[in-house]
Amino acid sequence: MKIIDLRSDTVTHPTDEMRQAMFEAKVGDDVYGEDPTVNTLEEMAARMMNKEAAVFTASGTMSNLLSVLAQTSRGDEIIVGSEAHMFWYEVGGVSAVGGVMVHTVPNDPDGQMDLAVIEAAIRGKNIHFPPSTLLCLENTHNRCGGAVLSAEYTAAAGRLAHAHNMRLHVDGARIFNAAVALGIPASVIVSGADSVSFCISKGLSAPIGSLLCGDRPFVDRARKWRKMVGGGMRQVGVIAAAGVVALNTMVDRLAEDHENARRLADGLRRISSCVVQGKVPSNIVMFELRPDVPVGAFLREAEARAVKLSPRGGQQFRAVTHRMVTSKDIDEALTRIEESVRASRD
Ligand code: TLP
Repeated sequence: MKIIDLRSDTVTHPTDEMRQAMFEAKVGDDVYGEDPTVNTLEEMAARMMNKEAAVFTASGTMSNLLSVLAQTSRGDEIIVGSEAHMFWYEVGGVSAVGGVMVHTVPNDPDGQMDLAVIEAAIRGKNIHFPPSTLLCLENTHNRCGGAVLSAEYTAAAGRLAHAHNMRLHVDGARIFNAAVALGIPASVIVSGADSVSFCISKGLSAPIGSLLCGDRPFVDRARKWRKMVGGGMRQVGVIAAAGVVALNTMVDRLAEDHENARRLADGLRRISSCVVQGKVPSNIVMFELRPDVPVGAFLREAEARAVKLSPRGGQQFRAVTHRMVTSKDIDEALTRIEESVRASRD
């Protein structure tokens, strides 16, 4: 029985073309800036985001951390969505390592934060207050069901941040999903942002890595911080090579993942005990099982039928579509999920 792994798009394996490129990669010592493949990947990333420069990092978590380290000082405050990955899933690194406070502003179900509420959260001049120096958005928004932020909203958030002497960071782990969903280049979406990080290890299917992009002084500072946290890698062109292939070949096909997510959501809606949250604009489907379905038993039944889902607490689950799940697999997963719901009640 084929395992249908819908836990995350991070489970994607590198393609044969990526493995070949990794095998053939020209390498050098990247800490000296001498790895030609890393340099190519960083230049591509900067170009695709229309920023001056980029730095290759080990993960999205590292990119977000470096972005905060390079744009704040200890004792500052950053404004982050209440549902942001940076707030929930990055081990509190910005506070533990960066010494900054996190001020959360509620995320609406569409992934946005109300700009007026952000403005009210920005600290004024007062001897008691920490300075607010960085605003962070997330696009697509993971916990908000893959919600897509528009270029207009991002630009308005950038104007607001700049009017208050703050900078704007976009956690764009899945920014290319947003670009495909909106039908515009990623660079247009983030044109109002000072920094953007994106992952090559998710839907783009590269095995490892993330790129942090912005103006050159910012990227130089981030590179220095990367060294401090032990992220100065050496002949890392063997990994970057897969990233180059990912950016060249994997972006447009994300549309297929979005289609499959909608197919999954439509099928789940037909299962009487399932409630799908939101509109499913990209590759993330959030759904809830009605209270009469015992969650533990359901997960065991699904596991026994080789369907993997992410439990999100309570009756909630996340399913993420990606390159290694076809539309046929989606139909098969729906059959197995329906059976699991039934069996978990028996
Ligand atoms: N998200 C992972 C898990 O950590 C939850 C996933 O399976 O979705 N920003 C966003 C919006 C993310 O979704 C993630 C990963 C990251 C940053 C961190 O990237 P990595 O895992 O490379 O550190």
